Amino acid sequence: MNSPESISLPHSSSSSPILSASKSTKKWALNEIEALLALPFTDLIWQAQQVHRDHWNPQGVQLSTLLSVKTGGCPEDCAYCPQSVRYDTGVENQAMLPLNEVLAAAQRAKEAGASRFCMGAAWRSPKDKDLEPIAAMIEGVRALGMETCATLGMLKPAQAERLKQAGLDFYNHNLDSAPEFYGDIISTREYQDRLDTLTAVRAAGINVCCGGIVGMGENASQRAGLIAQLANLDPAPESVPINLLVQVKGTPLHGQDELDPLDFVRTIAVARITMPKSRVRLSAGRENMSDAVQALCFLAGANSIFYGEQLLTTPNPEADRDRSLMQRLGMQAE
Ligand code: SAM
Ligand code: DTB
Ligand code: SF4
Repeated sequence: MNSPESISLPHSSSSSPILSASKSTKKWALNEIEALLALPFTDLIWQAQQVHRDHWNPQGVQLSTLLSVKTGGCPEDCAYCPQSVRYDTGVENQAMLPLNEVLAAAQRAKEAGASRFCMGAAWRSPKDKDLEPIAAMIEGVRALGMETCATLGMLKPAQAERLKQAGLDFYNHNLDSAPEFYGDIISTREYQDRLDTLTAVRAAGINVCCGGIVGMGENASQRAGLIAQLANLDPAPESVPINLLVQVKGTPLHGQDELDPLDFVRTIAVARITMPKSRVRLSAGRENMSDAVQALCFLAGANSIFYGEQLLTTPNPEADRDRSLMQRLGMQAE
């Protein structure tokens, strides 16, 4: 259950997830990605499935459980986010959770079958003093034999090094959208700030988990632009979460037109084709997604999910529903 991602990479010679980072040389042009997105659906899925089988066990799904360790009250204005202080969403602010509560949640996640535990905090960026309790959480979760992931906002190089020293395996920091659409979603930090954090994380030797959100009102070309940014990171992120917007009442994006589920599946397929060695995570948005659409996402190359009944502040499918889905599809946790 605790197999690191590199074990599932048949072509990897390394036993360390950190060293499994693949040097990608191909640069993807926007028009190439737009062309992939526009393929006839069955041709796109066929290509994605072939790439998937060349690099991964087609039955394997990596399970990550999320926990919000500091909730709400965030000064940023991300238009999708229920934790921004600027929107009245009913999320109750909660100070940092005590270590014992975090470790108890991680233990439960492990017992339910998760291999990675991801701790999220609603910060623009952590203060140095915030990192010490987080470091203790990372050490404790690692001691349980789980992979560790954190998402804490923007990091400076020394902060990334501190997290690495504590034993952090993955840092999640999303680009969220194409640069061309970004200004419609967030005004309180620049796209370049996100790229700088990713550079600091990479330089510290931490695996990069970086993806985005679709269904925010972007057009297909802007969806292609997000994938181009992710695929052209060198190396590509080890983990690529593709989130479907969870529409939360009170946020500016509530009431947005729903994305056609087939366009969501297409986005997963194009992520798989352009980032063959990355885990592609079918992330937020599964609560209201049919089993059939989720099955199409796996067919398109998704090989990871968030597992457990809660994301950060919004619901996720019950673990029983996911176990049943995996069993019906003949898929196994890895
Ligand atoms: N505050 C930190 C930051 O923004 O980097 C870490 C936590 S933040 C909640 C992590 C990511 O969750 C965001 O970058 C965004 O991609 C995703 N997210 C937040 N709200 C979401 C929503 N309503 N639907 C889908 N994804 C969401
Ligand atoms: C990611 O890409 N998606 C997760 C995780 N990284 C931190 C967060 C989804 C949050 C959905 C809204 C919420 O539950 O607050
Ligand atoms: Fe704050 Fe992160 Fe939410 Fe943006 S996504 S408002 S930075 S918690």
